[in-house]
Amino acid sequence: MPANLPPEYFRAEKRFRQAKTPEEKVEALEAMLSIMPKHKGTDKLRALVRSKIAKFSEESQRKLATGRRGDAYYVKKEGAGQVILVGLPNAGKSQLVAAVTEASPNVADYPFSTQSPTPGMMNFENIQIQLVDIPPIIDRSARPGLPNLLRDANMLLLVLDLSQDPEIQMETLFEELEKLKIKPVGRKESTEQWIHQKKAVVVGNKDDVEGSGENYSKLESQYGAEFPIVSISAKEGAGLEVLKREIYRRLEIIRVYTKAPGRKADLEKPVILKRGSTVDDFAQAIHKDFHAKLKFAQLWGSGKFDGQKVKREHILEDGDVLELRI
Ligand SMILES: Nc1nc2c(ncn2[C@@H]2O[C@H](COP(=O)(O)OP(=O)(O)OP(=O)(O)O)[C@@H](O)[C@H]2O)c(=O)[nH]1
Ligand SMILES: [Mg+2]
Repeated sequence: MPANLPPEYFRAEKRFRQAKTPEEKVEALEAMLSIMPKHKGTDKLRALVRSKIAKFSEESQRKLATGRRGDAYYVKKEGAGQVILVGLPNAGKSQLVAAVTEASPNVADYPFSTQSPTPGMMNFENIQIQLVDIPPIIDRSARPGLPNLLRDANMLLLVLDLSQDPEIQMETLFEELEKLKIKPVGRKESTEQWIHQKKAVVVGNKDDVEGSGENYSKLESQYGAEFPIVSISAKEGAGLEVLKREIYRRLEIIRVYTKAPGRKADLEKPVILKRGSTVDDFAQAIHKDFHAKLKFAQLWGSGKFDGQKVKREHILEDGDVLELRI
């Protein structure tokens, strides 16, 4: 019998036995494989686990071929933007989603604890942004829906564990994303030809642990010019407000408010538009009739004076209030 299997192994094995879908089985088996010490005594067991991974991966692929798979990885977009947390096992993705949203994903001290995407809504000022916790991005199992989930997202959060070497983590994330043809971009778009460029913010988590300061400096000096980096402790709640604002900024959206003639603006419910949107885009977002019949609009906010008349092509700014005239 193989010796020295740690308790985490048995927990993963239990999850494997309880798993209902082939995807969940693959995840549990992968966890078992990663936890298992490598020595002669475990050779046979490793081979057995590998063959099971192959078997259940195939089963999940077959389900995809018959058209019913991928659903677990489809997350309907809600709120002002969809942000997906990408990271290695144990980086603290689930802890972060639990800290800033109403969702309660499984947080655990063993790797591969998250098995399917879990969305949650994060409040930022008067809007809500969707965060999606996903399993660790290590390319070893059949996850047919993952590439699409990431490609359709509005933004990625690259979540790192500051108690570990940041460079290895960043490079692994880049490699894994590259396999999915995704290039995370930070402050500027890449000039290389990439099929999918995705805006990303880097999150250095666990800044409460010893040695994290040094790793943060390393991260900042190596990637700071390229990416916005925020240092947080999801566990202790440090840095979360800064992170929320950075996410909002990188989503590149603006909030514009409607105002009916003679009334006050409705500042509760902003219309969310892409940065660079015009009065025309705003009218389109409100209603197609407004869009068709619009003669001009009056603007409060970024205009030269309150109530200024503006044309369809006028570019809007965050916080503008508009009254549409037809
Ligand atoms: N000290 C410290 N520990 C943290 C912090 N955030 C998460 N952890 C711990 O790190 C471990 C992993 O956290 P998770 O949130 O489950 O990690 P994950 O990235 O979701 O892991 P997978 O789902 O396996 O990919 C847990 O034991 C957490 O309590 C933090 O800010 N500081
Ligand atoms: Mg998790």
